[in-house]
Amino acid sequence: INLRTVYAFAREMYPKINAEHIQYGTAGFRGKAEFLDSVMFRMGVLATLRSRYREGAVIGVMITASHNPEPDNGVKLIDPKGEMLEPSWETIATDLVNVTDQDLEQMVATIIKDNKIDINSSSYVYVGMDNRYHSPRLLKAVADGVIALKGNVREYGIVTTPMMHYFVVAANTKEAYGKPTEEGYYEKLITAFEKIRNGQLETGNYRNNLIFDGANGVGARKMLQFIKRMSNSLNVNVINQGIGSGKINDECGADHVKVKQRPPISMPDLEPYSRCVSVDGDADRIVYFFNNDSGQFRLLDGDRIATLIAGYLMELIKSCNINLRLGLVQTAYANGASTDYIVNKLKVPVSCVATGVKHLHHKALEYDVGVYFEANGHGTVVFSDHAKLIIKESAQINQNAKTLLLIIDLINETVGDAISDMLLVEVILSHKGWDVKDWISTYEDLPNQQLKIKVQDRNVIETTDAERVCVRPKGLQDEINKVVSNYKCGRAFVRPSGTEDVVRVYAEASTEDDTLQLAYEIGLLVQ
Ligand code: NG1
Ligand code: ZN
Repeated sequence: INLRTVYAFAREMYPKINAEHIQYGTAGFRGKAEFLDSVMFRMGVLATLRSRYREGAVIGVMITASHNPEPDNGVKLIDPKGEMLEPSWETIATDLVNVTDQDLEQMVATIIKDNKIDINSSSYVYVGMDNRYHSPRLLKAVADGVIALKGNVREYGIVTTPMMHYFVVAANTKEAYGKPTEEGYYEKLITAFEKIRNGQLETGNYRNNLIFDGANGVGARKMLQFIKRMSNSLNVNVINQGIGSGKINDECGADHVKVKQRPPISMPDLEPYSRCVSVDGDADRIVYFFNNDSGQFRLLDGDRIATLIAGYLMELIKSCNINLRLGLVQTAYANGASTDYIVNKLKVPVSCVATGVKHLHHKALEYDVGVYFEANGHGTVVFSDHAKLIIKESAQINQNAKTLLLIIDLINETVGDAISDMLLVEVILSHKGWDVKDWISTYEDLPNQQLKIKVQDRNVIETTDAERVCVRPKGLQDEINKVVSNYKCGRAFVRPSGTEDVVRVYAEASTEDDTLQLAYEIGLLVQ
């Protein structure tokens, strides 16, 4: 392979037009779509190198800006087991996209040499995209990056982020995980879901109907595909399907619903307590919500989903008479009431880690069964090999262990998957005969508030203890403690955002007014 081709390709077709330094962060590279062509081309190059480095294993590339507004796009690499790109390669990625076109050839040569990559060995890159109008153009740039290094590329077109993770694992796993195709994905989830439901559609207060807000994103399209393939096990009405003038994530979707604490646009008239869900633009996050009989909006966020799942799995494991360590992983943004409920009522151990799913995922792997969710609705469950073995053995004699095996099939263990999470929640609610009123009455959320504060340099703030304690600037934490001590059930923390140029303030207290006041006072300390 002649690296000159890479350089020529880059200069001719994907010149770097923006000199601003960008960094491979928790969500890969994100930014305005018009500046991303050269980034995409180089990520195609990098994915091919990574595949060769991993002895030809399939590497995934997902083009999306998730819950960001329509003009944005982004790119993330997926490692062979469906996990996020290894941190040392995040640094390589950052270096590769920031060099000039002139230095690109040299940089590629350095990566090859440093990592002892056999440039003539085989490679495979799978690439998919969300439904933003600039995604097809950017996907072509990724594919051209692969081709510049004479690698193999398979284009999946418009898919959700969790589907891409599924394809990569399915392709790289020798055992029967599922087929690495769109049909294989539907088949795996629907088969598990319908077997668990076993024809039982409505029990107790549980009703079989659901409003699904697709955020005008790819989740809407895929939900429609699910509906086509499901027997009538679930009646889903998909709104914000992404047709007409609706823009992705605009006044709709999981982020809008969670942050603004109000329903999405285009909601039909509903009976009080009708169950609704919102997913984000690439369908890896989900929240539930409803209106009560006084028309008040109520949210069931990631914390609620996590406690529901952890409680259910714990019951199921106990009923199988097997001994597995189950734990829940949260971040500092988890509502204090949810932590209290899970520790004291459900008696499930909880750990708190820094923001960003890779931290949660990593911690969850320490348990036999690790449930993790961010309050914003991104999360899943991971089962250790040991746990799977024990459950399989038990399933030979125990019906509940059989159910547990099906639950494992229903869960997308590699990454938060809105549709898979939703099907799991539906299974649990139906099993318990619960409506949303039953679900929300498990505990009372503490009022909470988030603020974004613009500062000159957000990185002057340094934190420790899963971001709950501020160590720099000196003295700030003492001031925060002083303010917080004036509030009943008060809790607050500050941290620099990893995805936006702001410092985030989080506050919770026993009343709505107190929470607003506390957040405001903490905000003043940061400014
Ligand atoms: P930052 O900007 O670092 O707070 C946000 C979310 C994370 C995660 C990432 C990645 C909050 C408070 N933060 O991170 O949970 O989803 O984006 O998209 O929701
Ligand atoms: Zn997302």
